[in-house]
Amino acid sequence: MDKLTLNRFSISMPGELARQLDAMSKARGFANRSQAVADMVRNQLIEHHGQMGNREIVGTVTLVYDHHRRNIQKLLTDIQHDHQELIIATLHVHLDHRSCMEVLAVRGRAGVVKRVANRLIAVKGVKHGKLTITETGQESTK
Ligand code: NI
Repeated sequence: MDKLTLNRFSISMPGELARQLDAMSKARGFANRSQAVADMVRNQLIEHHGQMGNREIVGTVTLVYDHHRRNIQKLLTDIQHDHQELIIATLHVHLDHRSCMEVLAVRGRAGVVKRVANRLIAVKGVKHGKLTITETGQESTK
């Protein structure tokens, strides 16, 4: 089947859940229930693929840290150089006198991306860190 051909099927759910689905679809600007459900399925698939260690994913790692903290920039840079095949772009923002935000665009196998993201986030002095996974677009059905 062509991946853009619509596949129609029916879903049963409690009335109250359906009512809340309609309210949320409307609030979020979806044209209908089907669009809202398809969006949820896509999000769940991205999450599911992120759990599969060998699957290629893309995403961003956001790090906020205190650049006065001894050695932190060297540590973060060393980890990034160890995995330069994974990191496709970086953005550095000086947030204020002390704080920096770094956003790394990453692409690679889910398991490796997560391991490197966790290493970066665990560096002492990183105040907040988060990996956000999105899709490569190759399997997009929208
Ligand atoms: Ni900075």
